[in-house]
Amino acid sequence: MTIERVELVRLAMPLVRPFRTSFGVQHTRDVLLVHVVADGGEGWGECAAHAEPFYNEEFTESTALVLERWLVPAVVDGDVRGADVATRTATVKGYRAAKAGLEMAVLDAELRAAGQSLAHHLGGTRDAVDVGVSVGITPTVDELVAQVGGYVDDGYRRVKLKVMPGWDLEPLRAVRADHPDLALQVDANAGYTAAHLDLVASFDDFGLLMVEQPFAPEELRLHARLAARMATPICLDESILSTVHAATALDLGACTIVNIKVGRVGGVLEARRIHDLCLARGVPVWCGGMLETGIGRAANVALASLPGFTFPADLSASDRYWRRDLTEAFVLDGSCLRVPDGPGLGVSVDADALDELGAEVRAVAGVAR
Ligand code: OSB
Ligand code: MG
Repeated sequence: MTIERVELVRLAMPLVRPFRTSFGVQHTRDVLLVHVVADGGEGWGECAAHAEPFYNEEFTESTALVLERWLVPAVVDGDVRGADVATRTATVKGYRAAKAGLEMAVLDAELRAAGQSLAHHLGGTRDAVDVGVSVGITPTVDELVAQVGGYVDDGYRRVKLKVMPGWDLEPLRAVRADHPDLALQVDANAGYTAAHLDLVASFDDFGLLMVEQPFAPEELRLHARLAARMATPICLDESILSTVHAATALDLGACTIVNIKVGRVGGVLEARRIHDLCLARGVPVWCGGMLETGIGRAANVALASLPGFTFPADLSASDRYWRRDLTEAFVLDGSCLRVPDGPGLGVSVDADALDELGAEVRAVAGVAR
């Protein structure tokens, strides 16, 4: 494919409710999309970076800048396919959300032209994926219990609670009291330290599916110490940036479950390689989310249709995040989302929604500047 034009599209999307984690609160999602025009067709991608560098080092403005300065220029000459994006951009260190968004857009264009769905291209084996909901920290425990009840009524059968020091045992006790049999897990986004080992180990009392990323990303040995004394499985998110990170963490006993996120590992193709490694080692994986719009969600759902994704994904229906999504809405069917089967991402981007939300479009390649 020859890429004729690349645009970065940025917009602020209000969340239906604020999302608070151990690293901060978001009221609005600072969305960055990549739009490519290639061989007369088009493709869309979404960069999972957030407005602030609090989940990891990337933030929307740095992601956009790196795309414009280095990543887009690396893919606009000659013949390029989705599978070439990672190798062409390898000299840039990190910026995995930026690379993931660009690869997604090029793959979308390529697969739309070929009439093949992303799920099929990746080797997906399901036409619907089981999903859960990630519930942020609320001002009061009563509000949390009410939110969880609402999501369970909606049909979600797995709930993840965000926890942090000072917001753990009490909310867990309250939610467990209300839902003794609910599939429940927690995510600390690296909010605890070695001083909290006993506290985190006591989460065993709540019959959780897993504890996600209690400690800092580089604390693999500390995670291994925790894993050795807990019955509940440890899952890593922020620590796993690549296939090599996954293999190292598993070798060290730092986790027994891996959360795979497209934007954290540099794209759907690296995400598939992590899936393949884990499947070969008998390690269960599940697909994480980063509050994506329908564009990034479509890629995530396609990825989650691969056979090794055995725990419910952190991919909820559009209405859990947005009043109006940028694509046709993802809706809950029981506790599942349907995997798009149209060409490419299998969703269409709603130009009116982009307009209504005041999207800013910046052409970064294919224009005289
Ligand atoms: O750690 O999984 C996380 C959202 C933003 C950043 C990090 C995380 C999350 C979520 C929400 O938990 C998952 C989703 O519904 O998109
Ligand atoms: Mg997480």
